[in-house]
Amino acid sequence: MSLITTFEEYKEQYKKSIEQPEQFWAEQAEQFVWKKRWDNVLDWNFVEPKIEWFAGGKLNITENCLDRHLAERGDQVAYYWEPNEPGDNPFQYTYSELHEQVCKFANVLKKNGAKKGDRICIYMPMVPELAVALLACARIGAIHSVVFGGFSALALSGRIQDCDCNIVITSDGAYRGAKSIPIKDVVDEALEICPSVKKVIVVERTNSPIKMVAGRDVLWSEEMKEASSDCLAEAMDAEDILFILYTSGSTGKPKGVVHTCGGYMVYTHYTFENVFQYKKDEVYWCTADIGWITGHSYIVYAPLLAGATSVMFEGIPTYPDAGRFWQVIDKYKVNIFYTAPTAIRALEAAGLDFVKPYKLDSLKVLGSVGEPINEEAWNWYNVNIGKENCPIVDTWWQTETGGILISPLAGITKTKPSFATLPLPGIQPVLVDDKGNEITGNGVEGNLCIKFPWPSIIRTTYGDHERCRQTYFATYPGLYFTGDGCKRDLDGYYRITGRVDDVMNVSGHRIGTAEVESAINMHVDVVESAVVAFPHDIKGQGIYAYVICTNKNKSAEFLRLEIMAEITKLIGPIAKPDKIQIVSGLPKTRSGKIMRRILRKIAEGDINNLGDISTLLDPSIVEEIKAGAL
Ligand code: 7RM
Repeated sequence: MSLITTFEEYKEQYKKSIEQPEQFWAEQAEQFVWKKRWDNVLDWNFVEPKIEWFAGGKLNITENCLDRHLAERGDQVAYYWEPNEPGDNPFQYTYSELHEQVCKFANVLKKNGAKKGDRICIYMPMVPELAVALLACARIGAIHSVVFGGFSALALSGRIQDCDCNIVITSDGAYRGAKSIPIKDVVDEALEICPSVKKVIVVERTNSPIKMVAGRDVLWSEEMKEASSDCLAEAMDAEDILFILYTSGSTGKPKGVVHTCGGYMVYTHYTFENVFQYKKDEVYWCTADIGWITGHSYIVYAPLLAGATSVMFEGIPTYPDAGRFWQVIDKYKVNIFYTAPTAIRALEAAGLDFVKPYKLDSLKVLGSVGEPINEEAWNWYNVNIGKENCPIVDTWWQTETGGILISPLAGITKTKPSFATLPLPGIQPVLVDDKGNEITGNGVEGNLCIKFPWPSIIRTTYGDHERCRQTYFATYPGLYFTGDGCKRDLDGYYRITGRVDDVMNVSGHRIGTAEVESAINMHVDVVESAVVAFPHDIKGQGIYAYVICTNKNKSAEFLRLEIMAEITKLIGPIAKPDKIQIVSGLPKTRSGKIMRRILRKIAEGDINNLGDISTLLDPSIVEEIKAGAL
């Protein structure tokens, strides 16, 4: 079936996708290269859950990302790579060059012992080799587990251990803005407690001195020298695992979200072309890091499946100044620009002087992802970047959904600031109350669930299927629960209001309150802690920690620094609280539950509206906390 070009066509495709989902998605799947056609389009239940798309089909996603395009667009640029430092040499890969690099590196992986089904950890900055690494894993049927370069050694080791990786692909160092980060040192430290890892492959980016462990560590450049550029693409079952990506939830350690080959390919491609209305020869830029799902789906897989030309950017939005994004857009004549509200707000705060020097006249479509975009940021983006001439697609989705579920189609769906608008074809959203009753009609609000599978829905959480069932399919039986709250307005448009569970969204990074609490609790002087989010002008949400401490000899300031260091060590700097309040107790009910509602109110500064506190074991603690609020 072809690209949607009018709102009428959207409605037709939507209707078909609901009435005949199997036929609808089979038609989408047909345009790809399959080594063997599927036996069955869909087999599912949300009880176990068990979800299989295109079962029996055999394919390799990299043949569809690369080989399939060679005849027609071998010389077309797949990636323009823009370095951290504006003056440094940019770099590019055409589709043929990328194909060659992927084949060569796939052979390097094999030479270093990688086999189909192995888990390979990738811990790297945004260098071109990062995309090559993911694709090379997929080429040989190894499962990649990318860990964002901002996570600490301990966080990295936890993820390596959870899925038993045998290889780590990394770099010597990383450039991020004015900073140079010793990536390889972090890997060395992590691997002290990861005996499963036998090989480390190191890309040289900063040429900083590193320690090479004999027999374990090899250099990317050395290995590539002799590698052959012939590499047959492994035949993968549609339901074989393509990758694992760890994400935070409301309880416990991060979960390894599993995506499989066939459905993920079909769905990410379909959504990329339709949401962004990508047309041949356009230049597309998604500013995410490949360490997050947005980068997996909409920097690596979907744009390549569509044969698109993308920009890949190593740096950050504010280096060397807050005009960097706009300069890069002009430089590459970017047509489609996809970024996060937190970046938009930070650049808005920097002032229009950083926007004025740039033309931005190549832009056709703007995108937003990762957190709710407030009306003010939406308007600023629309007026100053889009010049009121570019549709904004506010794309709502999650690591677990693999691709975009609710979003306007650029130029087709009428937009409304801060609304993700309408479900894409194949997506059946429902709002439910806390008891799980469906809330029908418009002008309503509830917990957002999806009642029918789409091809890139999460299949399991790696190594712990029960956790997947519990987290997503047990709260409201028969439904996939997103963890988000949502309004449906009188036009039937969806507006995501934010998480309804204990997951925070700080600068678009998903962080569990429980994760931060357990890191704080590791500090020797800490008895107990409670972490909540509060509204933050730039980050969307900030982190507020209430901490009970035993040691009365340490100053609050000193304790705060130590707690920050503990969190940086256990998780990474992204999880550092904005505020740490030392308290002598926490507001608990008689049954011992912390009343987070009260702590959230205090963190928001709304101290006179705490509601009913009569069920507290010791209501006086609330007065103390209010008096000391930061
Ligand atoms: C893609 C991604 C998922 C959570 C999700 C929401 C929030 C993401 C939007 C949004 C409002 C949006 N994956 N979220 N996109 N909220 N509008 N357009 O971010 O797994 O890292 O986070 O992010 O709360 O549940 S994620």
